[in-house]
Amino acid sequence: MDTSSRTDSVPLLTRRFGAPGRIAFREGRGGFPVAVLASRFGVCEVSLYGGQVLSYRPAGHSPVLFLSRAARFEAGRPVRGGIPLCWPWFGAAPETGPSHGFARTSMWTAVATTYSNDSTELTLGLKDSPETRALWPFPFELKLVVTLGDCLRLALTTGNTGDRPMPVTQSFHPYLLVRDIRRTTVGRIEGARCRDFLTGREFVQEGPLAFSGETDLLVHPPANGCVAFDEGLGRTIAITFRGTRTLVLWNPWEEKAKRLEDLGDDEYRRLLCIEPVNTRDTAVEIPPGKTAALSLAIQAGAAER
Ligand code: TA6
Repeated sequence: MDTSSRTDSVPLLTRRFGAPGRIAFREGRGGFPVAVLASRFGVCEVSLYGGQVLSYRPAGHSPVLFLSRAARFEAGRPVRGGIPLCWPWFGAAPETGPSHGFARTSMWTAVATTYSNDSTELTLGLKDSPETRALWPFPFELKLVVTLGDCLRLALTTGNTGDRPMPVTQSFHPYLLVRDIRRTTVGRIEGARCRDFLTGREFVQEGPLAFSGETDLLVHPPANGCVAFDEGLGRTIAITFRGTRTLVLWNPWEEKAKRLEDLGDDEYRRLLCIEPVNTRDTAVEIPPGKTAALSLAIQAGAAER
C-alpha cells in the first residue's frame, strides 16, 4: 500500500522554511524533496519521504551514516540507509502491511525550521490518512524534530488523536558507517541481558561486542547508551536514547546481504545498525489525547589510540 502522497515543491519549501547558509531544500533521488541542514558543527540531509535522515557529516569527520549504493528511491519502498523510522510497528506487521510500518514509506510534511548559533532544526509531521487507516485503524499525529548541533538528535513524538488506547512498537533504525564491521565493536553494553533473534539464545554480554557473522540481537543495556568503536576509521560513534531501554543490533552479513536487492553484496562490511526500539515486549500503549516520545542522539568522536 503506497501511503506516500505528493508534498510541497522545493521552491515553496525554500520560500517557507529556507534560511540562506543554514537551511535549504533540494530535489533528491526519486524526486523526493530533501532538507539540507547546516550548522558550525556539520551538515545533514533529511528526506521528506519517510522523514528519513539520509546523511550526517560532523565537521572534521567523514560521513557517519551508511547509504546503500543500491538504495531504491521509489514511492512505497523503504530506503536502505540513513536513519529509517520504524513506526507504528517494529518488524512484521501485526496483520497486513509493510515490514517496520508505513512511516518510512510515507511523505512527511515540513512543519517548521529554526536555527541559532549552536544548532539548526527541522520539524516534520505525519498524520493518519485513509491509506494509513486501511493498514492501521488509529488516528494519530506524528512529529519528528531533527536537530543538528554538536551531535545529531532525533525526537519522534506520537500523538494519539483518537478515542481509544493506541498500541505502538517503534524504532530509529540508524545505519552507522564503519570502515569494516570485522574491526568494529560495541562497548558500554557489558552486563546487558541479550537475546539472539536468530537462535533464541539468551546471555549476558561480557566485554565489548564484536561481530563475526549475521547479527540480529536484542540488548537491554545497563544505561541508555552505547558506543561503537570503529578501529578502521579510528573513531567512536556514541549512541544515547530515551523512551526505551532496549536496543537491537543488526548486521545482515554476507549471505543475507546477497539476498537484499537494495544492498551491495559487499556492503555489509560497511554498516552497523544500533536501534533504540520498543519491541512487542516493550510496546507503548498511548491513551487517547496523550503522547509518547522516542529520542536518539548520535555523536562521533576520535577514538583514543
Ligand atoms: O534491524 C532489525 C531488523 O528487524 C532485522 O531483522 C532486519 O529485518 C532489519 O531490521 C532490516 O529490515 P528491512 O525491512 O529494512 O530490510
